[in-house]
Amino acid sequence: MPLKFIHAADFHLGADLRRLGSDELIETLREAQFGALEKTLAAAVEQQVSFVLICGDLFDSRFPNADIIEKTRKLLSRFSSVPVFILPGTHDFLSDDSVLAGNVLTAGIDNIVVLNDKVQSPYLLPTDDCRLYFLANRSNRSAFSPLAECRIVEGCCHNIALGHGSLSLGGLGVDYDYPLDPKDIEKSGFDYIALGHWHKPRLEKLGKSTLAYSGIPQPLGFSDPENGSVNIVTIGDNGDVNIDRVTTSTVIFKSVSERIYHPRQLINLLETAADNNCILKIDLEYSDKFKEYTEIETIIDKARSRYLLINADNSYPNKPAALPERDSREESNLLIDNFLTELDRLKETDSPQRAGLYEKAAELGLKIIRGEA
Ligand SMILES: [Mn+2]
Repeated sequence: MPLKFIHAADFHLGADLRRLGSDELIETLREAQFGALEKTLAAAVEQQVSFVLICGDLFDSRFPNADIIEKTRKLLSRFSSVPVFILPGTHDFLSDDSVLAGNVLTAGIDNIVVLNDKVQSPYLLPTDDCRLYFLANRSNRSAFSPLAECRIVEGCCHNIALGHGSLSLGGLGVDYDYPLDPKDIEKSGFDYIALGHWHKPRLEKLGKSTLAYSGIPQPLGFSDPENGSVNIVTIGDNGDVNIDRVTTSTVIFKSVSERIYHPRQLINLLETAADNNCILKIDLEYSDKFKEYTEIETIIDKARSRYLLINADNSYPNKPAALPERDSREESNLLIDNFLTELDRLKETDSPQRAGLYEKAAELGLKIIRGEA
């Protein structure tokens, strides 16, 4: 019997979105995150899939606010005909006090199974002739593969593994990021390996196994893909895997960089990309002969109503930006990214009472990096 299911991951519900600025925008993106989960569950009903896999980081923290938990519960119980399996990730990893440990999320909702200590791997789904293999992450970093302990048990038609970590392709610095060795995957014999953690979708055929990242369902920044999606996976009786990608996002993050010779170029660019659901980042360089800087601000301001947000704070300097300056700006953005990621990691492992400390550190650190302190 062929098997059809949805593979999703990395909803990051409850993520701290304050870096975006206005409360209205934060609310829009927060709604879009829940909207992506709703679209995923609605697609499950419409496509008549057997179940939905959420492969880690459903929540942005293992201690989400009560209202985030309640909203998630409401949504999951509204789609009570859809069995949902939730794997702890790196943001919402399993600890004795985490949201995925107790029954805070699942109480009274029969269709959700959290793949925590109370559930044995492999999990047998007799009516689907299928076994799910998993090992819940117990910290936000680890040098071990989440699939290291999973061995196929004979007797089922479909063997599916779930994990939250990084495919170890060499040179990517993922040594402590729950690395999955492609050589192990080749030998594993799983039909499908459903992964979370990477926000960009990816598909690999390793031996007889298909490995996939479904990607982030609602992008949260410019380093994410423009659109978010989940995978509808069909596995035939001969083991053939077919994947349909379903778009689940509403807010688009788009970055454009262009060298400007004439104001008209910018007008065209802004018209082409115009979309009320788009958060646009424009990174402009100017040709040496470009003199109409004062027009730039007016052009951007005129276009604002046609976008959710235009982020162009640094894009019209008083003099043409030379190439080396651009490089150093990219370097400092990378530094800021790494710094904030590292702080996030520390904050996740610390007690929630100390969260304010990390916010202060982030504020001060950013000032120092930007040379404002
Ligand atoms: Mn993750």
